[in-house]
Amino acid sequence: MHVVATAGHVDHGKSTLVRALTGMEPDRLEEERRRGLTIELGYAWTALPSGERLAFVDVPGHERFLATMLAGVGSAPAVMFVVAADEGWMPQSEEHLTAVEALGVRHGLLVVTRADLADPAPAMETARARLAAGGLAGVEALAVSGRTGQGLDELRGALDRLVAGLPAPDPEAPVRLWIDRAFSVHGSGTVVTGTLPEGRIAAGDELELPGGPVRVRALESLKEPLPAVTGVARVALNLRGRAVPERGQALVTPGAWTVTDLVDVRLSPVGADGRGAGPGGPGRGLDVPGGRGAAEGREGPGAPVDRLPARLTAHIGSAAVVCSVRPLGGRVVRLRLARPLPLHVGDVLLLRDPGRERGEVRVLAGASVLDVRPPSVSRRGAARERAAELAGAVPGAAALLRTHRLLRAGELRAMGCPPADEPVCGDWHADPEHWSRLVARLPEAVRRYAAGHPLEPGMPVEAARHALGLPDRRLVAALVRPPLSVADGRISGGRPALPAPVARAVARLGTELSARPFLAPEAGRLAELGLGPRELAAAVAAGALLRVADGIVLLPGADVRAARVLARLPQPFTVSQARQALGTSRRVAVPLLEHLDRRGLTERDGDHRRCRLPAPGTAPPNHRKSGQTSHSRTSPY
Ligand SMILES: Nc1nc2c(ncn2[C@@H]2O[C@H](COP(=O)(O)OP(=O)(O)OP(=O)(O)O)[C@@H](O)[C@H]2O)c(=O)[nH]1
Ligand SMILES: [Mg+2]
Repeated sequence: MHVVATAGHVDHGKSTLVRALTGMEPDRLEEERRRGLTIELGYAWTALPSGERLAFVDVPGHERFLATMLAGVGSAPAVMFVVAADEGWMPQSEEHLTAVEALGVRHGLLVVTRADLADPAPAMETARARLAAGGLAGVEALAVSGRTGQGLDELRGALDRLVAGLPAPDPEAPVRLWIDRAFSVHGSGTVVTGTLPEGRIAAGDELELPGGPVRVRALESLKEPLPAVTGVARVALNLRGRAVPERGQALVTPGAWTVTDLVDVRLSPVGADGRGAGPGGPGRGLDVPGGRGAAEGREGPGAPVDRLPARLTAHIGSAAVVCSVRPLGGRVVRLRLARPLPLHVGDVLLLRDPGRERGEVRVLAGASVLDVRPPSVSRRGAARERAAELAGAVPGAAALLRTHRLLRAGELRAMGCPPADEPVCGDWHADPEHWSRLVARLPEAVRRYAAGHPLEPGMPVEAARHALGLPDRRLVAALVRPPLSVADGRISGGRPALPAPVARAVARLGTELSARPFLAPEAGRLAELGLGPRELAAAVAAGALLRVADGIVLLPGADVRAARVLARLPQPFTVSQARQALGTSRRVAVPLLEHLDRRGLTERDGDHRRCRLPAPGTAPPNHRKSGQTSHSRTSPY
């Protein structure tokens, strides 16, 4: 299915054309029929000659209903721009064209109707000229009559060509359905309608409203009940949930949008000289925020947006929200919205001046959203820097990371910029430059911590997270590069230096242990040397001592030496035999053997153990004499 909105001055024949093309009545209200005036959006649909189905969103042309017109055009990918042959180009022709262009609509048809009342050529010429400068330049143009039917077959053919040329919407895209009608149906509850531009909605889906989650009970498209609908489509959803939907709200895929009331945007100025404003968003006929020189997109960040009112109304989809405007520099402004909206970077808001009288131009500019989570600009000079930073194209993931430094994949997606590169860890993405700076800062942080806490075996990861201002501990671990290493929740930088008194005590211990290397010092001796639990832990972390068990320390490598001694014993051996061979006490022998078991240097079997190191001088395992089990001397090395 395709969706096309109408546009054009009041009474120029939009609804008549829709009626003639579809056989359906777009003006549903009694008041509309009585006054011959469209007030609300109208919906009607038909099958084109190709068989493609086309739904129209018929908008009001009267200047009083501009907000409704914007809601209708807001989600439609194409317009049928209608001009009456007998009246020609009129103020709302101009205003609607400005809006359509500012919204970035690039597909459409120019239809000069009421051709039975006047020669369509002059109106056609003017209208073509007005369209030529902007995004609708070069669209197909036709002269028709909604009353006599003249030219309608050609119009159907042109509509077929139009929809065939529309970009294919992404069925996987996150859903954002701007509600254009919300009402209660007796027996079914709440129903909302809208134009689904892309993505897919199925019965049973959970979607998010400002008031909370809702579930789709059932859905229809063009009055036909369906299990699922893929955009572009007109849809009606029957909802279940506590939130009460209203026109102007959006139903969205949970977590897929950033719901924000603060955005940085770039204005595409609307040129009073009737000339477009360049590829980003041309406009015409109205005021020029940023001056006439702003046209053609040449303007840098230095030119001020000085004539913009401080309060405007921002339109997107069916939403119209009052916003305050803070110029940051050039065409970049910060908008504070009166209520939060689900937005992506790259969305286009339309800015209207609600203070202007009717008859004056009211649509001021299109505003491309550049950031949906803009940083604070309270520091002096920050606003200008920010404007300069946003001077380029609409940012992608890389540019957003330059501003935000670290973002989760889900956050990037919710900002409308799915990550292009690999995460630095888990689902975290980092600006490469920022990441390199962090990698460089970590060793310094670890060194400083070690200096302040000489007896601790390294910097706790949490302390490093705090020191570097990181949001997640996993990021700290991902920053560790040799010679740093992380173990047991601490980062150590190779071998930390021991404080001098501890180093001296350890040296004394070394001398004492040299004669009887397996007779670990008793608690009293350790205390005399000034080696309390903290000092011992520091010496162990520094690799100066080997911890066998609580309070039992030997010199580094003593365990392998012990295993070598034990390998010379007849296998298996008892604790007592081991104690004697090692020249130590039972106090040390038992925990030392358990330590060797843990390291796989010995293997326990009831009251006996076998050494798993080959005794010096014995043959390698595969040359072993028969009678020895291969198990007994299998070396782990
Ligand atoms: N003779 C003639 N009259 C037409 C034609 N198209 C529309 N009209 C008449 O023009 C008047 C306005 O037509 P609508 O279709 O309501 O115009 P509209 O553009 O929908 O008006 P709004 O929705 O209020 O902006 C009606 O009286 C129509 O009958 C046409 O092609 N020929
Ligand atoms: Mg109408």
